[in-house]
Amino acid sequence: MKTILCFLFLSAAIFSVQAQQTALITNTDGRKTISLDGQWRTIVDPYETGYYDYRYLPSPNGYFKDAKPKTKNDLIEYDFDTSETLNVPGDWNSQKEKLLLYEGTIWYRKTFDYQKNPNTRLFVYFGAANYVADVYLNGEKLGRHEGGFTPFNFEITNLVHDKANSLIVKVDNKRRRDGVPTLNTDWWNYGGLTRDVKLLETPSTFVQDYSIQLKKGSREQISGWVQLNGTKPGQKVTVRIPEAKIAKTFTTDANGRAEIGFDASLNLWSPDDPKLYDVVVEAETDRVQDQIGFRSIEVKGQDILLNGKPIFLRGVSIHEEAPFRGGRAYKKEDATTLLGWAKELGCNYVRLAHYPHNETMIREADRMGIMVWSEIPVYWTILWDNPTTFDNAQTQLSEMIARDKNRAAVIIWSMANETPIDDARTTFLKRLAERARALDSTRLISAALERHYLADGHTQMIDDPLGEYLDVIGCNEYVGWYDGIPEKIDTIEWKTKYQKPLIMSEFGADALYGKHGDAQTRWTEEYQEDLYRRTVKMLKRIPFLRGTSPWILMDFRSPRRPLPGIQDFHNRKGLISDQGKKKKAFFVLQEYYRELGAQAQK
Ligand code: GCB
Repeated sequence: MKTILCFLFLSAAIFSVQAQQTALITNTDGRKTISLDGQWRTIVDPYETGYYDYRYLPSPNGYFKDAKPKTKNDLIEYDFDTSETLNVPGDWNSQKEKLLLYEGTIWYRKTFDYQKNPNTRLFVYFGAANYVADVYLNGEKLGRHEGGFTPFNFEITNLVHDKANSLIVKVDNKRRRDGVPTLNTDWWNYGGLTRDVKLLETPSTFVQDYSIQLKKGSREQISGWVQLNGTKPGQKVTVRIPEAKIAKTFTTDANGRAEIGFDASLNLWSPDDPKLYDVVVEAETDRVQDQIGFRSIEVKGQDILLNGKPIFLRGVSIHEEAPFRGGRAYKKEDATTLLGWAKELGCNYVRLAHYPHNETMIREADRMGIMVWSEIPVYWTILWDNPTTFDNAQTQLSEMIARDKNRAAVIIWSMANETPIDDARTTFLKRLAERARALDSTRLISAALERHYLADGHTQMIDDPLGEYLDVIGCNEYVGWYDGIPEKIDTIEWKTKYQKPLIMSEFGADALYGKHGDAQTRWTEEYQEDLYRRTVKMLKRIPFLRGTSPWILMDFRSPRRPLPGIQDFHNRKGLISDQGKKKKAFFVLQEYYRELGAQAQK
């Protein structure tokens, strides 16, 4: 009997999944949306009592039912209506002191009314939820999403009510050995609904997604596709770029898809002139507007060419952490502050580490003329042999590319960071690179690799077999910090096995802002400054170097950094403190980038 009951409960839980995750709807800014941001009721649930029963089986009467006692003797041990609130978007750790170290489940609930319109469809869209999100509407499961930094959406057209809808999300940020990232990282595991949540209202057949970019190898031809979703897949679709006097019409096929291609004479996007065009995709039943820049990016020998001209990527690495107030960044001002500092440093490029940042960041980079390296959190010691882990990484990669493929700023998709060399890992990452190329043939593929010393003890060799599958080699090095003291930097020479451009994707040293001493004393601004001076000299000796993104623009919170009075659980390799104070090394890099900038103008 018990077994039968268990089976019934389990199948009830499984079969209550009414809707599947819908293919991603992109460009949510260009559509009719209703924001669900603001205060959500929340229940902290470390034992997942709202999900599992006392036999640890999924309970059909979990918190997702949002139940209320109907009679005075009903036993219900939770109540969203009187529970505490958290702001969405926003990680939970930085909103409440008691949640700073919390890793586990928190249930979120938002209620809303919705006036249904005939012939429209409704979707609920999440910018990101870290790490696993189980989503329910009015007690029915919509589905699950895994991966903390990419968007997802579910259709709710047939489930939504006029009044008092209960949208519930179980967000679980427990770290997992088979997760992406895995258990071990050097950044804070901020949990929660960290990005915007919104309702998207669409016509019954709508423009779900499109790719409108310069064709690989061309600066005069646009190529791409449009994807409709709905019951009327075959339509005339017009792509307009009014300023360039372009209006081209295509017909979508039985699957709602049309390949597009046409000639276009355009002002190309670049850091000096980040030109964005208004682009309209107009089907018979829907119309979406976007701002898109057009530029070419390619590699020739050991050069990176932007719009056909060699370019040096003057960059800096950035974590998605909010200046001044801390926690996950999500506001427009966070993006403009961080990217504004990068500009002040003289950057034309940023490495957005170690996961896809929020869409606002990418769109601001587009507007400000800053090229972007975007990466997935395949970091350090992923389970390379586990097919589920691979699928997860591949999904996160696909979602990143789906969201940002029309952004001119993004020039590099990076597959991984500092992963240990072995066959399983190289196969895993090679397959990811193949997938990235299949999804987007126009951008460059990279990864941040490690290097090793040759027998002479001073030649750094880059020969990681993964290099073969990349367009650009990224390399992290910490000579003078984890590897000797800064003097050692003067002795280092670089070699690579690959006839490919190199980006020094990381180097740096910790310094507490305002801590002074001599250049031999760790944690001082002077040590960091000296390391930067010596590293700049070393970089100038690398003939195949085409870019740098030192670690890192701003100090960030990390569980691996306990040193009291200095780190206090922050990685202090920032050129700027988390309170926006510039350290001495900032100005060393600024001088180098000014020099490089001036050379580039010649
Ligand atoms: C690295 C990692 C980065 C760390 C950094 C450090 O190599 O890629 O995530 O934060 O070193 O500070 O140790």
